[in-house]
Amino acid sequence: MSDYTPKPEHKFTFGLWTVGNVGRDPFGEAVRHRMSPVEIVHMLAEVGAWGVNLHDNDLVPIDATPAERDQIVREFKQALADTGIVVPMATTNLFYDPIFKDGAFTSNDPRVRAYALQKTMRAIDLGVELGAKVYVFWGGREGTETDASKSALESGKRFREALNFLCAYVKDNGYDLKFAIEPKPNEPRSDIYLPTVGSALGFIATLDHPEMVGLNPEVAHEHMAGLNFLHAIAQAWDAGKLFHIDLNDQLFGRYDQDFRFGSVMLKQAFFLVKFLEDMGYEGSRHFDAHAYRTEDYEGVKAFARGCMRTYLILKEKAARWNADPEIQALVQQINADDGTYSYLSGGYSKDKAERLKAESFDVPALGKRGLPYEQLDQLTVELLLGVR
Ligand code: GCO
Ligand code: MN
Ligand code: MN
Repeated sequence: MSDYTPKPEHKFTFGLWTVGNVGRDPFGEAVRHRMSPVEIVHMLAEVGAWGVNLHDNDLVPIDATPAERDQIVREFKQALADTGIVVPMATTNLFYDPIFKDGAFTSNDPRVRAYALQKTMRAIDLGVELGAKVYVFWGGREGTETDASKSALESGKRFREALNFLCAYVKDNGYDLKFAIEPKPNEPRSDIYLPTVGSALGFIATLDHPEMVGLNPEVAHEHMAGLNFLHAIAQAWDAGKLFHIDLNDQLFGRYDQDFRFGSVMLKQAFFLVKFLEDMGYEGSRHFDAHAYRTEDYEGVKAFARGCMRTYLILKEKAARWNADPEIQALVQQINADDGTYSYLSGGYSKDKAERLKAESFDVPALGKRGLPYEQLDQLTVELLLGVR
């Protein structure tokens, strides 16, 4: 039995807004008292997290004076120094205040767009001051209820212009900071622009500084769209764009659940952890989730510990899967290659094309071949269920 104690090298992080979630929902008031950022940092240290992430207004109220801001930041830095907790990622709250009711960078109102840029530059300064290396853009209000209200084409251009401006701001200031776009299909808007990992990848390629911008994909967001998160992650990884990740859990076809990592779709969580570990992903493992509304703060700690513990258990299961002789024999059988067609790799040539055109294939035999995926999947399930 392994030790599932979280350690700094696991890079487990939580947002101030995640363990600090007070349990308010559209049908009911807060069920937990509001903890201060300093208290949250101490709680994260107690449960064994490595880092804390934040929106500007999780720490500094939107109406704070410059003097109040400095005092709050000073106290927060002291809590970080006292606990050893770091701030790897920061972001802007561009969704809570009524000014953002119709979006921030994509608002039809140029004053709102300008304010959103100003707020983001200030929040970038704050994030950099706290040591953040990744800056997330979640466009929660960047969308519509009715397409009569905004031009989808114009909104894309406005979003691009904002990101280009902010990339240049980061470069101009010599900040060591990368941007990560976090796609989501809906909630709080009926439809949010850049709804999926794939759409964000396409958008990044159109920016002035695509090398500075990657992704912060979230399990729940792709699941809300009924998509396979692992496939999205693999595509982001292949593009060199997996800058950050939001781990949580979510059933398809439900409201935005933000459940404890691995709590409902365990097999998906397993293949996700296996991918991240097999690839050597080095970014934060950020849990963007919150405890059930039924919990008090002991329950919140159980929730946070559970996210990290499940990740580590799945990491161990992934190593076991990679070392399991029966599983690996099937993997080898599935991927068998006697080298006959290795001449096709490495790109096109006229000779290769001629040679391939002249080949003959036993199509019925290839079509009849059974693939042992039932066996392989059952072995995977048994491994996850703890009987191998
Ligand atoms: C959500 C999002 C947010 C963002 C956060 C950081 O569904 O509400 O996941 O939690 O991740 O704003 O950008
Ligand atoms: Mn989310
Ligand atoms: Mn998120």
